[in-house]
Amino acid sequence: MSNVLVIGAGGQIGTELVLALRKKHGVQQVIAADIKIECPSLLSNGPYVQLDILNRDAVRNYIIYKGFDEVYLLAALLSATAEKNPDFAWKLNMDGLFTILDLAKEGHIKKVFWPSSIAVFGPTTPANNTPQTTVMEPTTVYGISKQAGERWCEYYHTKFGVDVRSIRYPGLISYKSLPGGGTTDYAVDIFYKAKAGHEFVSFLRKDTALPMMFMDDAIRATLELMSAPIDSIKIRSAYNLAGVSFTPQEIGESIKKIIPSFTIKYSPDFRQDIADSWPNSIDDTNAQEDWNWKHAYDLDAITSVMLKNVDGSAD
Ligand code: NAD
Ligand code: AKB
Repeated sequence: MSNVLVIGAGGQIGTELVLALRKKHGVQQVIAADIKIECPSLLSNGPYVQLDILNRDAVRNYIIYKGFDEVYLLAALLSATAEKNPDFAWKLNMDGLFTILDLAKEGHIKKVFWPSSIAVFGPTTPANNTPQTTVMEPTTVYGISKQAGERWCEYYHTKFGVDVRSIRYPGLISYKSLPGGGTTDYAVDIFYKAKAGHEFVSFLRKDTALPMMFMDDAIRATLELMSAPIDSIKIRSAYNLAGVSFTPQEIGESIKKIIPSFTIKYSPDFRQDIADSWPNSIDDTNAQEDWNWKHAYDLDAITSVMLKNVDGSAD
């Protein structure tokens, strides 16, 4: 039986990841941890601990005392929030990773999952079908922290044998928990507005294509990567992962197939610059070859599930 800890469990990914891990390993085996004092209601079926990843001593004492087979470190500031507070974003996104990598190096954690992002790429990266290995000159503090994190993950694996695994998630679309301050958040908000019968104001231009993925695919990818045989994991920085790629106009058209009266207008803000620096689409051949990755949800499938499940009373 695996002993699992998810740090940053109360966020968009953590909520669904904890539920999936509890289904796989058993409810009591998977401890949800977050800086939030209250356990998020969706996670109240199992163990919860309040933990600040920046409190290195508290995290070290807790993990050394319990010992974990797997730790998933999700606590971070996302792209839009990070641009408003670059110093703190760098601190949160990097210090927590070192705390966990050091614990793994010392043998207190057997396997680490730490998520990277398409934000590692920048304006000089080939934007279409972006390869796994290519020019990477991120221009956001978030992207710089993710790129540095990837380098450190690979370093801890190569030098110290740490079994750390990572994915460059695209923008994730889900309905169980709200997104936490990213540039791709519009692709979640749009469904709440559509279901409520409101016009949607997009903070990105209508022709801005970004790589996206439905949360079920992202969770499945995470579980598949973490359970893949160690010899099959050839990339220890982070794997490119592709789902779908679409613009605000295209997601609007997809919604109109179900809600013909839906309208969208465009009012780009500071997040347009971030989006313009990211790829349009991703080549994930390495993930396909190394651990048999294949996404399941296309845009219309995502639209259908989202409109069925989001709360239409939101304004
Ligand atoms: P989120 O903002 O929704 O959740 C982050 C969680 O971390 C929150 O519950 C927050 O309370 C918690 N947290 C913040 N500071 C903490 C601290 N000091 N100690 C403990 N917990 C703390 O983020 P998310 O969307 O779930 O993303 C999780 C990870 O995945 C991040 O590293 C993010 O960069 C990465 N990622 C997310 C996406 C996406 O589209 N959601 C895409 C690419 C990468
Ligand atoms: C963000 O927009 O910051 C995230 C991401 C793609 O990393 N969703």
